Amino acid sequence: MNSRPFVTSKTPAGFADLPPLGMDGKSIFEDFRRYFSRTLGRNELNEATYHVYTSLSVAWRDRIVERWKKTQASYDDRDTKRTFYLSLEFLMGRALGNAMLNLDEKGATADIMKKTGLALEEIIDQEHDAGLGNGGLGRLAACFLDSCATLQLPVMGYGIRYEYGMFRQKIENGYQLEEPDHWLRIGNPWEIERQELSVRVKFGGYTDFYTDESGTTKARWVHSHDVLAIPYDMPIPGYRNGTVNTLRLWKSTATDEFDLNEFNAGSYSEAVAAKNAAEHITMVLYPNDASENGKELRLRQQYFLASASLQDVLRAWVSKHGNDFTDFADKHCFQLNDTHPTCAVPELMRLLMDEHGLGWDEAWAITSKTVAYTNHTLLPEALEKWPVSMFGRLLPRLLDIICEINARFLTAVAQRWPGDGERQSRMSIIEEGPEKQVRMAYLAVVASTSVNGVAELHSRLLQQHLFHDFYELWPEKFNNKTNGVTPRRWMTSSNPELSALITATIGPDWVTDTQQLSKLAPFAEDAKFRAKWRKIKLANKARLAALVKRDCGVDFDVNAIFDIQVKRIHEYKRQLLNILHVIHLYDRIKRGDKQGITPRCVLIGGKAAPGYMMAKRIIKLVNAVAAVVNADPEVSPLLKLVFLPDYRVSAMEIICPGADLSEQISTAGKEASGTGNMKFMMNGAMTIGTLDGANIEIMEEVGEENFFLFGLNAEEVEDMKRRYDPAAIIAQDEDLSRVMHLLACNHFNLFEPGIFDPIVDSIYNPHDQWLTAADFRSYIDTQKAAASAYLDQEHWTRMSILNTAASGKFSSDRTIADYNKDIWHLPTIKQHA
Ligand code: B1N
Repeated sequence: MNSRPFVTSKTPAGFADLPPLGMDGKSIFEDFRRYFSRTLGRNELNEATYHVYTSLSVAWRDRIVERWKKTQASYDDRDTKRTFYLSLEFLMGRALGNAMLNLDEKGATADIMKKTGLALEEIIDQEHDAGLGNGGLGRLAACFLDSCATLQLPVMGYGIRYEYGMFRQKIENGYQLEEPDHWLRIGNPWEIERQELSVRVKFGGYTDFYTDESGTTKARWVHSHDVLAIPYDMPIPGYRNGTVNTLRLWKSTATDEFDLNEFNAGSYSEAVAAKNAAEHITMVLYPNDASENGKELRLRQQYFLASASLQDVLRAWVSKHGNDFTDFADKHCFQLNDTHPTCAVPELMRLLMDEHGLGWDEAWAITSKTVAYTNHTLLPEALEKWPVSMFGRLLPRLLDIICEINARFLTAVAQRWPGDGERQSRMSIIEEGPEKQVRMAYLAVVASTSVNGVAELHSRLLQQHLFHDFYELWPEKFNNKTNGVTPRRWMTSSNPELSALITATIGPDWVTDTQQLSKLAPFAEDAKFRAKWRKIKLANKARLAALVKRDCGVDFDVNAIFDIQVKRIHEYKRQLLNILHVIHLYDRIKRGDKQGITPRCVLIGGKAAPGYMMAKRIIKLVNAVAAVVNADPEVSPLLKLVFLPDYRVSAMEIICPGADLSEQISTAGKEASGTGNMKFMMNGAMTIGTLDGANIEIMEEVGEENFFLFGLNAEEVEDMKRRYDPAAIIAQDEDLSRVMHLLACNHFNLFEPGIFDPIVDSIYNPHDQWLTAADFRSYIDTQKAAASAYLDQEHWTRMSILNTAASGKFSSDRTIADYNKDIWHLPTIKQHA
């Protein structure tokens, strides 16, 4: 549906150009007041704190919009190459604080808002997190957008405007309860709806092959049930540079005529049902992180995003160049955030051929030059496969195209390895078997110009295992891009005191050039500097302790070591190993073996996928152990344990600066990269971790002496699996035996006996993929080393400083610069800041 102009006259030149808005406190305050009083019609600040937030946001949004329009116009004028980052998830968190950090260079707002009697933090705290993602993958997309804008690269994000984001987690009787997250209910000042750019997306129907006037066979997708995609744009401001990029999120709705046909037929409720069915597509984020999907609605979401986004890009191209696609491939890159948006491959082929008249070869040349794929996991249960039958029913024309891509691809395989039928079936995009399936990862690899993993180890494992055949065929496609996180949100904004100290010490440029953090290293030897560093850490720990008190009702002593593990709950991440350590400490204290026990506060947080029973039981175990530990007067002065409910971006902004010890304890080879590990390191936490994902690179940067390493490495894990005998390991380890006994005898669950039996069984199971028992001894010993290191505060502070100093590599600015150098090749487009 296109816009229906009701004004026929041409816009007078310069009509939409207004004089620039003032950036001083007074102008901002005046705008704020006008929105609050007139636009929103409110009187009392304290009765409408949310509207205070909205009004301040709109005041800042106006200033962003000025720069936004200019940035977009400069991209159009220059006709530059652009990258489109396609992702089913963007875990943005809050926007207001970020907007002010990026635009309010002088910090005018904080001062002027004092007039309201409200603290700026209180106002910022009104904002609901935009939780449109599960975890690392979605947050990475958000960090990437921030870095692209800061590096002034013409990159646009395309995603889905879920009505309900990641569920809110409540804890009841120690169990996780999920509540819907209706984040848009009270409005979102950070989005601009663009009805006029809506597009139609097809589902169902079938392919009609016909012969055109020139006698060529053509295809068209007919008798489809269409839905409408409406874009909502969110601004992505760069750091103090005048650039504002776009995140465009699509909402699904019914087409008018769809409703009307039913309505005219006299069936009102069917008409409404059709509308509901269309709106279901973008209703809710699937809350599965690296675990099984396979639901039809999920495939609908994936295709909906791919189709709407590509149509949007092609419409812009055709409006300038008509159906001449000669230069298209030089001007576009589509970066796929995992396989989730891989429908973009057959959809781009379809649009180019069926809608714009290109032949197969031309369309394939464009597709295979413009698409690039990032893999984020090796876990087999997360590798997407769609039943061919479902795919064909929902997206018949796309299935035709995938089969043709596969046929041509298998011909190439047969040419390279003549007679190797086994290899052909191994590499086929269509998996044969009782239920044929489309292997989305293979489709992505075949169609992409670049395939990357997200840390060195992960990229190597991709080449050696998951994509080994493809690597042999096309070694030049494969590359690594180690993840990163934005220092703006994860340092400057969330840890202002530490950032101020760093800036006072080495100057302000580290915010956009984190390699400069290495200049801090010599200050690790400066006792005065260490004292300042420690004082800030203590204040940050007090802020975290207040959060723990509010949400868990438990007192954390800021002098204890703050030992933190926050991330999705998954067996491979081994929250269980962490709990075994806590139980071991509890057991030691109860036995009177208190020698060398450093007071410790353990915090675990994270959401379990609603259908992941083992993960939910692990949450219950944390809460059960916490109840016993915290209530025992003999234990609690030395050991506290909490499960912090509803872990999310805004909570991490408080958790991260207050951490002493960062738990990164996944079974080696399973965590593709991790990004929480980087946030903790930047904020001066020490890592206790395995040689997995980006931990390896973290340790390389900071040095083994400033990292608590334990456990089997990825090769040893594979070797151990062949001869794993957990019962023997447990029997030989007295500490582990005692821990297992406490678990098995219902010590933490006297009133709910047996509930942890599945956990006990999993540890005893020789097929336990996560090798919890295998790494126990090494983990316990390393925890002991960390605890005694903490007692030497001067030395600990030295190590803390060195961690921040060595964290420069893990800025997403570096990651994005690498993507740009090796894959995107975009120019930087400067703006007048
Ligand atoms: O992506 C992050 C990595 O740092 C993490 O190690 C990795 O586990 C994470 C299906 C996923 N991989 N796969 C997913 C998310 C949602 C979904 O529906 C899979 N998430 C990761 C960033 O690279």
